[in-house]
Amino acid sequence: MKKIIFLNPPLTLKERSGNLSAAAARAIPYGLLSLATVTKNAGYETTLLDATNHGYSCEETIELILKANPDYLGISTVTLSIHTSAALTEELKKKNKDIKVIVGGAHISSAADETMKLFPSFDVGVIGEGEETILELLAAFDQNKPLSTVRGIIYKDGPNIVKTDRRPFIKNLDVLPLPAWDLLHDMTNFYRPSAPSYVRLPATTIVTSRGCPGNCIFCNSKAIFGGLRCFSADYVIRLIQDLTANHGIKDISIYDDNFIFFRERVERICHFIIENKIDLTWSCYSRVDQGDTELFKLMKRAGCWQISYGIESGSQKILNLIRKNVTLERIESTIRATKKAGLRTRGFFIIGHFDETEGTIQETISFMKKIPLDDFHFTTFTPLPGTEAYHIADTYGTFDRTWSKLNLQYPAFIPKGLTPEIIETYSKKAYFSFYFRPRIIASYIGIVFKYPENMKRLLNGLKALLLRIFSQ
Ligand code: B12
Repeated sequence: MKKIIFLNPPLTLKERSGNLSAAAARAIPYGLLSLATVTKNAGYETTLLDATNHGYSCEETIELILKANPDYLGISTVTLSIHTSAALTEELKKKNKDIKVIVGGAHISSAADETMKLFPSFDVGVIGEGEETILELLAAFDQNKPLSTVRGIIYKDGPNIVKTDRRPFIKNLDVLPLPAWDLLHDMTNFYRPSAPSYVRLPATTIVTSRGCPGNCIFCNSKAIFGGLRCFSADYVIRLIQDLTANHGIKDISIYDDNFIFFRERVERICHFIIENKIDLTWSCYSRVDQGDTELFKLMKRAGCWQISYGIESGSQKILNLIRKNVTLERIESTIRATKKAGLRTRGFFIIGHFDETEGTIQETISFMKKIPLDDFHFTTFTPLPGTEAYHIADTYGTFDRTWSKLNLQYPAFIPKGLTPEIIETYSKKAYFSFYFRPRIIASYIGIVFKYPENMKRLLNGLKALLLRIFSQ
């Protein structure tokens, strides 16, 4: 039986989350798990090696791979981890040149040609959704068929780099099996979402839709998954039943970019949870122009406790420039409706946009304090490969394109007229002035009273916050 290892590559907490490490997730590598489930079902001896979350170094990871001696190594990488993945496979190939290295994920899907040219140790790159492609690719290798017959890949053919036709997206996602959780080391107790994303343990993360209807200039979700598609309500219900009944999960963080877009689906899932009295708390992410109080109240009855929204900026001028396609009025009414239903609200903001000024940053800070948010998260504007922003960044400021620095915390892009120091000063000011308000402190105390086991995670959150505000 042929052997494949799927690798979540080494990446330290510091590289990934900077000063917010204490609050970072040990999130399930959901994409890799989906792929590993498919190859396992197809009869390959399949292992999932999660070096990111186990904190393995490159040397330890190489050793583990050599010991298992697989035929194939499948790595999932984002832009931040592509250099480490290349260095690791280069070393690996010095010791065993027969292992075929297959790379997939957000980065290669967005910058396929450049990546394959730069890194000789990658044999094949898989572009976009991987479940169908990996099976065809492995079959082609096993049967010595030309790789040109496999859609959705990029590979080396002598000195040339060849890209095959793009594979159409899977129309009916329900054809995919439920994740084989046993491929993970102790999914119930080892993994958990980031500190602000769960209220009870054991907690886990799932993704129930793919793609996005939006056209924001800074996001490359479309490059991987195209337009928005979802698993059916029935599939999600089976997933929830499996997690709660067979794995003891009590809290689920639904990491979809836009969970509530398909309203009827959400309603069916909620009714199922309510009618079957499933002991579950859950939270989700959404675009900020979706939903209303009626839907939020139903979600609350079904155990939802928080919705996280991508708000990005408190300046209408900036929202228009980044093509967020939403007004400040709509953002405010969605947040108020969510709050009215008794749910916690969390806003994701970006600082250092194209055309950002001290004035627009101040507008953002005022706006985030004016609307009834309970929690917020700041990232620095980072033009990622595959996005429109990546191509036009130089027009708006200076951009350090070093891939291994693009962790959304490091100020890789500095808009004209601002400096990294100004951005950092305002970020710290935003964190301080947002959290150290009586309403926010009281809301956290409320969580501890309702779910006393939260003390530890909230202390971790507080530690991350203090480090973020007071470190140099
Ligand atoms: C959940 C999530 C997280 C979680 C868990 C990450 C994980 N390892 O799964 C946490 C919070 C930890 C996280 C952290 C980060 N994330 Co994140 N995250 C996501 C999110 C919202 C969903 C990922 C997911 O599970 N999707 C569903 C699965 C099924 O899709 P998938 O993982 O892409 O896998 C499919 C294909 O890509 C492909 N594939 C993937 N890997 C491989 C490997 C092989 C061998 C093959 C054949 C195919 C293949 O096949 C899979 C199945 O179809 C995405 C946005 C999105 N909607 O996808 C961002 C996203 C992946 N994250 C992103 C970023 C930038 C980060 C961070 C750098 C940010 C940060 N500092 O926190 C870190 C990096 C950490 C890391 N090691 O990945 C970017 C990556 C963009 C880029 N070019 O780099 C994305 C695309 C968001 C965005 N739009 O900008 N993230």
